[in-house]
Amino acid sequence: MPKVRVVCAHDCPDMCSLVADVEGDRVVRLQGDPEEAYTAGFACAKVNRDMETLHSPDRLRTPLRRTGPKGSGQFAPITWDEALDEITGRWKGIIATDGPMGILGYAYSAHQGHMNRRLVSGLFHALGASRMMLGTVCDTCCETAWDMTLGPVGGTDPQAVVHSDLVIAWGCDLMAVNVHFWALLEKVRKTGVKLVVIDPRRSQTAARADMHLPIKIGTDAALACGIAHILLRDGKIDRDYVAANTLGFERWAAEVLPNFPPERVAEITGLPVEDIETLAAMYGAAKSSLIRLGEGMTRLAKGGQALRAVVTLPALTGAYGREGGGALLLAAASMDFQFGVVAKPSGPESTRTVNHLALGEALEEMRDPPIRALFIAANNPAVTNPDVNRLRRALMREDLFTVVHDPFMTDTARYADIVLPAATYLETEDFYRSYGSYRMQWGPAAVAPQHQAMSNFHLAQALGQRMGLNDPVFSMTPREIMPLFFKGSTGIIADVDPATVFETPVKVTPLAAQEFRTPSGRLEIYSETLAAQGIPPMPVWEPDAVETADAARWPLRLLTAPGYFQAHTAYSASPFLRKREGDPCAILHPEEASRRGLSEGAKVKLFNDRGAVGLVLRVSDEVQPGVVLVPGQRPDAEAVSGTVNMLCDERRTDMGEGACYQSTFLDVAAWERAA
Ligand SMILES: Nc1nc2c(c(=O)[nH]1)N[C@H]1C(S)=C(S)[C@@H](COP(=O)(O)OP(=O)(O)OC[C@H]3O[C@@H](n4cnc5c(=O)[nH]c(N)nc54)[C@H](O)[C@@H]3O)O[C@H]1N2
Ligand SMILES: Nc1nc2c(c(=O)[nH]1)N[C@H]1C(S)=C(S)[C@@H](COP(=O)(O)OP(=O)(O)OC[C@H]3O[C@@H](n4cnc5c(=O)[nH]c(N)nc54)[C@H](O)[C@@H]3O)O[C@H]1N2
Ligand code: SF4
Ligand SMILES: [Mo]
Repeated sequence: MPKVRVVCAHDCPDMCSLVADVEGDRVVRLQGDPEEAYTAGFACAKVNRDMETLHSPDRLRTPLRRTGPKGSGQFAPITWDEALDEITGRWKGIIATDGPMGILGYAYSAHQGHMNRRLVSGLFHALGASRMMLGTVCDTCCETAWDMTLGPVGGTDPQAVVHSDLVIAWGCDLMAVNVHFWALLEKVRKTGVKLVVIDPRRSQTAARADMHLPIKIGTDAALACGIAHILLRDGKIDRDYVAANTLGFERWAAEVLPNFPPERVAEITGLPVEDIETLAAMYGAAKSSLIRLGEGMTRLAKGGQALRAVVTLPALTGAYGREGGGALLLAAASMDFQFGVVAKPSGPESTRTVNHLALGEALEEMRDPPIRALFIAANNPAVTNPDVNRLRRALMREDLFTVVHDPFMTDTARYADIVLPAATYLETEDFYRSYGSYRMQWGPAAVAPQHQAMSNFHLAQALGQRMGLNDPVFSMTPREIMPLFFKGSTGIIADVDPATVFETPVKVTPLAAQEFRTPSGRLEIYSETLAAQGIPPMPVWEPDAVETADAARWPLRLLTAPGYFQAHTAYSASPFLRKREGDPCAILHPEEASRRGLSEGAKVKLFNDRGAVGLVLRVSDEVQPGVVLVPGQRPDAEAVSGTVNMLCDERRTDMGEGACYQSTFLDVAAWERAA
């Protein structure tokens, strides 16, 4: 049976190398590649089932045109030629009357490699359309906060964890989102290395840690300042490292740290003083401590401060200077690929920007010109964006021409005028670069596109050609384009030969000591850039006025985290994975449940000023009193009613204009009584 070595394209830091067993035009088995070191022969439980999604009877088979009212989900098949002619005809009309900014291309990274995800952006860049500020739904807050502190540079190599002497998973559920790092860490722990988890809930990772600190949501900056306070008090600062590599320590130590003695930090974070002291002592004693950061702690109003405070710690002990020490949020920025070749083939320097998370606002409020054409690919914003009620209302606009490209009829696609069947990563070739490790790989297609599906890459080329774009990328093959990603690259990928990448997975290694690419070339505890923006220039915890006011009105705070078997909505096509994940649920502490007379399995209503959703209740002390955990973002049809993002607003984080899902306050009641 032919075996094809492919790459998992899902939005996941691990970027596994996979082996697909192919029978005719079907993938019959998918496994982790035993010959690639990080993948180590296993894929996660989700992706082992991807052939079911690939060959699902629910795949879209042909292009579709809307036949009923907007949002009704009534469509009839049309040919590809009809669909492409209609789309480009409408776009040309809008360009003629309103100019290209009347069009918005809305395409995110999920579930494809760089060729497929970026050429769609490239199409709209070349047209001069309104441009997306990408990723605000996901990682722009933590990424901006990192950049303000260390500069645009990757963190510690996860494969260097073999040299770490203490690991802290800070707001990161490794067993859900980073299973190969977890596997490596398990081996390291056998040698005596301790794992500390800092997370408001007892995640599967926290349950297996040596120490779990169930911190209150949104108080990480206080804990980090408290640890720094103790390190300073106890003479555990590596003065030489700090003097040579950081900016602003003395001012921080004089003006901020005195305000964070352990007693106050305990009050803010809800953690016992002894645990804070123990953690600080462990951290101060370790030489090559590694902090693996998740994004969860930054999805709230002051998320940027939280991340800045935490990533300052490895500088205080000098861990950044040692192999296996430091912090890892993302690796990508250290790999200098020339993706602009496809993402920015031509077009004006700048146009108008639409924040990814605020699509509803943009569709309702933008003028001169209004957005009249919307093209969505590889995104399900009607479920995954905050304030989806507003977005869905905006998508009902009769004068908006919406195209959605997806392998499935999603909640978003239901609002489209034209729906186009998309190929998945198993049906298209692409170049992959991990964002959570220092690896890259070329992935061929395992099988041809199913039914009439078309890849993002080929669709962008077909649309580009019909729109009269002459840039070479709209007629080159992916194999011809790939070497251009390396042309003129510097740093750790400068010596990689693209010809090798066509043949085999490639690992690169960052410098053992952390680099800083800030304006000062040092880790900036004090940031002039932030000061100029009116943001506190040194890491600090301060209460947020809006959160404080909402907390006084509502008894519960929303905690959101990825599901173990559902990665956003992309896996909702697999009945097996849906069943493993269980019904869309809300998890309450036993005290909170009994106070409301609610029990395990009950249908409950989660509500606040923005709306109400119906979920199934689970009662567990994995969460603290005062919070309600809603794992994942699940389509309406799976839930009792609605989807969690109906309760979240479009507010932006302090840095990076990111989403504040966890600045959501609410209450829970019985579903029947509420209805
Ligand atoms: N409340 C709350 N909301 C959140 C989050 C949270 O923690 N809490 N997390 C946020 C985060 S981190 C993110 S990244 C976003 C993710 O949100 P989205 O980017 O919307 O991700 P998915 O829901 O997986 O939707 C991806 C869509 O792409 C389709 N698809 C898969 N492969 C292809 C392909 O090759 N081509 C095309 N055209 N389509 C394809 C899938 O079928 C699916 O419909 O959600 C955010 N929303
Ligand atoms: N299985 C699975 N894997 C995925 C995804 C998925 O949906 N499912 N999504 C992919 C995508 S798009 C992304 S962006 C990444 C997501 O990666 P992240 O969003 O970083 O997910 P986690 O690492 O689980 O981090 C969330 C953790 O932070 C905790 N947390 C929440 N608030 C706070 C806080 O205030 N302080 C602290 N200390 N912790 C807090 C949550 O309880 C949770 O355990 O993962 C990717 N991988
Ligand atoms: S762990 Fe991540 S990269 Fe690996 S197979 Fe699963 S989703 Fe894909
Ligand atoms: Mo994400």
